[in-house]
Amino acid sequence: MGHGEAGTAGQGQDMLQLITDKGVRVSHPELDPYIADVTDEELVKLYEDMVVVRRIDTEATALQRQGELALWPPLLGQEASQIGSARALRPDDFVFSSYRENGVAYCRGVDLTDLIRVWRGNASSGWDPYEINMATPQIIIGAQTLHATGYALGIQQDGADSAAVAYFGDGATSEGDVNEAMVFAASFQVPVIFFCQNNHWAISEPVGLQSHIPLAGRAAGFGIPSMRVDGNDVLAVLAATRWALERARSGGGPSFIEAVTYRMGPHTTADDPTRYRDANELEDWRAKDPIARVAALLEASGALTPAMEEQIAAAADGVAKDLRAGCLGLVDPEPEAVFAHVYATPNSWLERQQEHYSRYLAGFSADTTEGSN
Ligand SMILES: Cc1ncc(C[n+]2csc(CCOP(=O)(O)OP(=O)(O)O)c2C)c(N)n1
Ligand SMILES: [Mg+2]
Repeated sequence: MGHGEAGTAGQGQDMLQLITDKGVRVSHPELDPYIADVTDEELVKLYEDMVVVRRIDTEATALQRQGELALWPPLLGQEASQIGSARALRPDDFVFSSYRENGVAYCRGVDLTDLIRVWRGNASSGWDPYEINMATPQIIIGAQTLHATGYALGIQQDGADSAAVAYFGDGATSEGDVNEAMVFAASFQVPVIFFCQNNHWAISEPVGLQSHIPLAGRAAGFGIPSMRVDGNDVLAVLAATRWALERARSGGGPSFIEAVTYRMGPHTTADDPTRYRDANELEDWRAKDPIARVAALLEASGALTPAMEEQIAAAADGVAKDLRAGCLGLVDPEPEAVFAHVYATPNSWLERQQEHYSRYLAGFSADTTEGSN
């Protein structure tokens, strides 16, 4: 028995939309002003970003299946939520994300090899957060909302007009950390955006079990204004994020965005979603694909031609090739490197472990097998 019904219970309420599932541009009085300046050329760029990010995701999934990565958390289906929000940001805004925001990391300018090294088990961290103003992914569900809120307090105290953005999932909204962050953010009116990608599942737990009301409705309890947008609509997401950024930059305090989307793949490559969800649900969401609808819209106006689509697909293949080359080119770290950077100062307890481990490793060298009989 699937959880499909429970997964959508209480979640059917209206969400703001600018591009329908079929790729028709519709007006919305609240959102339209925020994207009035977006030209066809810029929409093509957003389309290209989504195509590239999906290609990165496909390549990384393949690398895991081929034994080159230990694990990968796919974002398939969530491209519009990630690109629409990340492309609204300025370089001096700061992102705090979970493991799934690889599309956001791409927009922030992450080096592709840095994106992959943790998932290959090659390093314990991917990149220098201050180089791209994005913290490395948080695995503890929801903890990054606290980090973002603290960072936003710093922005406020500096008198700056940048913003902090916390990305998290539907399941995370049930965590104490997220609720505590929202209390704190509302109390001090700090410039933070709570960006929730409601992808309908927290591993095998459907969103209907997390909440019997739309997740955006939770923000009202904290006194935080919210928007519930179609997360598969890149324009609606861009508009909502610009709304929240305007509030943050002008001293308006925190905002909450629920981007309603769908995780089309497994939770991670270690998960088999066919064990807990209906195939029909996936089919329903396939018809709401975030990339296909923008392509349909742009094709209808002639802003996107088959030749351009081919060119974009080829560019995406090039990015995937670079990702693969970077992954396979990573040099395995020395086993004892695991002890480096654990403490800033010498620690005798750790040193004893390292000595023990060194003796253990030495046991594999050829010398020790001599004279064994
Ligand atoms: C504090 C904590 N509890 C449990 C887990 C195990 N865990 C990893 S992912 C996940 C589900 C998260 O779902 P959601 O917030 O909807 O994000 P999604 O994976 O769908 O992007 C859980 C429970 C964890 N990493 N941290
Ligand atoms: Mg989820």
